[in-house]
Amino acid sequence: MLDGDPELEELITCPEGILEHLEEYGVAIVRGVLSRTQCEDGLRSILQHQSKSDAEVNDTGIEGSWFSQRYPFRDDVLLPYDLPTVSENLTQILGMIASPLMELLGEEAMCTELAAHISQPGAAPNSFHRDHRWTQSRQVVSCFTALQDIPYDLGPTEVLLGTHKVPGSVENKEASSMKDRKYTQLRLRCGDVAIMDARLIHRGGARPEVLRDGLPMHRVLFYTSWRDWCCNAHNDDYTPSLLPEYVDRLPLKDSATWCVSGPMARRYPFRFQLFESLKGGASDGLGLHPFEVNEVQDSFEFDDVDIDDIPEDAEAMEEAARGIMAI
Ligand SMILES: O=C(O)CCC(=O)C(=O)O
Ligand SMILES: [Fe+2]
Repeated sequence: MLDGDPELEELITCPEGILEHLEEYGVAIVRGVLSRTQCEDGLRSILQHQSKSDAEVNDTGIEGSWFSQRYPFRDDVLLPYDLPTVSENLTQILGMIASPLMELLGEEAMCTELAAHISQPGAAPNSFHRDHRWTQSRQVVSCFTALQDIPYDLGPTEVLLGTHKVPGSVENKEASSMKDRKYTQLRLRCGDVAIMDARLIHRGGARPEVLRDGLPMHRVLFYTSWRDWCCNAHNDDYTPSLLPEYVDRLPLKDSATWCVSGPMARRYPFRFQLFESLKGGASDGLGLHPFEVNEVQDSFEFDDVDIDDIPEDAEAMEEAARGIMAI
């Protein structure tokens, strides 16, 4: 399937090459991360969960605890870490790519998505999009795992290589001209993982209405996303697919713990903690972080800050925060 397609072969790398591939193309493919059996078990479990979720939505009318998005023939289903196969498969995947992810996003990287993209025959393509507003530096990386072979007509994800480096919104002139470029279909094989910078312009591919013989009805991509935990997580257009009870509670470096025992205590980005400690530990008294309840303190909003200008090291950060608070 991949053989003979030079463009796709260019994207294939070992875990050590992920960083370089992400810088150049915005996406990398690591082959054979999960075994066929792990994929088959994973597929079965996720599809069962999708039907159960569907029944729950029909019964209760509440969609948010089960799906993050639903379009005709296209579901984004939220996954519990303890659904059979989820944490086992995640552990296997992270065993191979946790170090490159930390290289890409820092040691404090946090899981922001744990879900599956499922498409069925007749699904229209998504419009080309980035998963969040363009930023100068890399903030979010998604890891899509193919639980089956994904040939050209099973709706592979389609990407515009290199567009993570092109500033602006997809509608802007420069970025939108990229849409005329030839897209690349991520025709993965069962068990492959595609690691993608979330700024890369991409879309879920169309599914023909008529299913070719031998193709499965559902195309299932099991995916997780990870976010640099120093960056600003508020008021951008990022709407991650994660069960609400997991938010800020699945740190990458502690995955071996939460994959077994469940989410950790909630953590805030270091600079929020720093801000709070410099403010003398001001709290709303409800156990909620001030930014969470959307209070603007001292007329200052973190979103006013260009996060790329914030220095990385703690001492400089402290100074920067002091400077900000003096405004
Ligand atoms: O289904 C896919 O291949 C990708 C979907 C996607 O990019 C999205 O929902 O943001
Ligand atoms: Fe997307």
